[in-house]
Amino acid sequence: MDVILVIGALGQIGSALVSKLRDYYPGRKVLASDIKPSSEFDKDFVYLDATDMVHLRDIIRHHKITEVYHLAAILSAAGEVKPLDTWNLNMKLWLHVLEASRQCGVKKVFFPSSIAVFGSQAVKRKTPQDAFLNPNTVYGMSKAAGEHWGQYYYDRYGLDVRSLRYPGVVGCGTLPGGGTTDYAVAIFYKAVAQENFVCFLKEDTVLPMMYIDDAIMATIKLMEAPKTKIRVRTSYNINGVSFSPKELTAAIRNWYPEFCVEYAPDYRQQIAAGWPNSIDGSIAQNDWGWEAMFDLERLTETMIKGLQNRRFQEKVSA
Ligand code: NAD
Ligand code: AKB
Repeated sequence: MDVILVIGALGQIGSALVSKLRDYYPGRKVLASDIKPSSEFDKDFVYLDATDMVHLRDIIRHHKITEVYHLAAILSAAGEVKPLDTWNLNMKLWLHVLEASRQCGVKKVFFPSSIAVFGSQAVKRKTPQDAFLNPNTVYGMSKAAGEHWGQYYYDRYGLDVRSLRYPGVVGCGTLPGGGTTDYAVAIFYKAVAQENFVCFLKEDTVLPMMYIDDAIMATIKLMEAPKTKIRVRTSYNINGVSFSPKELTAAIRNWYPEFCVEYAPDYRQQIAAGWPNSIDGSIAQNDWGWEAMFDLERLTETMIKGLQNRRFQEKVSA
């Protein structure tokens, strides 16, 4: 029976992934871990700072882990504030996960890469799988290098490393922490609270995005695919939906016609300006059947209803 370890399980993607994996595989143990204490998962949660290689290996051995999902990282915007720390941490965590997995005989490892691997030399529209990688952030550099380390461990040791280049992920569970695409989550909180929003990107900055349920399903589909179907061992492009702050605001105004957004671009605008507008996910589609389910309208409706419901529950229990 497979036993799954999720590292960085209390973050935006990790918390949704752990819940989905537990529903999806009711008979399997899904061990959540993080450096933060958990108020969310009361069972099958362990404290793990994955910079501690000895502890990481002990946990893998003790729980007989067969699959690792490694989600811990410093994201793009936070990473530019402390570039050297970001490089050191992101690389150290990933190399620990790869090496501990190899040493302990883990069967499969998941690495979350990002559209941040692309820079000025990639075609912006429908950026292809094999576009040139010249990332414009330390975060993107760590993801591009991380992809190649995954490929190396697969080629050299046969470790079954699989990876996706997530676009900006939008969901109403845990808040994102330190990304350039975070505005697309924060804007919904303000709209539902019927407050104005100040956006740190320019109104016409189109970025590739994805509703969190699509991101989680892509992860599970990739990890479930037969080994013979996985032809890309760096990281797969996956396409979701693309929009600008202005287009997202217009979609939200269908629900809150009075909603107002001011624009005050900061250093994150320059990061976003170097990223693709949209992604070509056709190789993932051909190899293991990738298909996104959420367009802008459905994403907007799901976010608004989710946050309205949460506010209602909070009022009832106050
Ligand atoms: P997040 O910042 O919300 O969560 C990261 C989690 O890792 C946090 O709970 C944090 O406490 C934990 N963590 C930090 N240092 C740790 C350590 N030393 N040991 C163990 N845990 C540690 O990130 P996220 O948005 O959930 O993203 C998950 C992964 O997906 C990241 O690698 C990120 O680069 C990638 N990704 C995310 C997005 C997105 O839009 N959210 C897009 C592309 C790629
Ligand atoms: C970020 O903005 O840093 C992330 C990402 C696209 O990798 N959301």
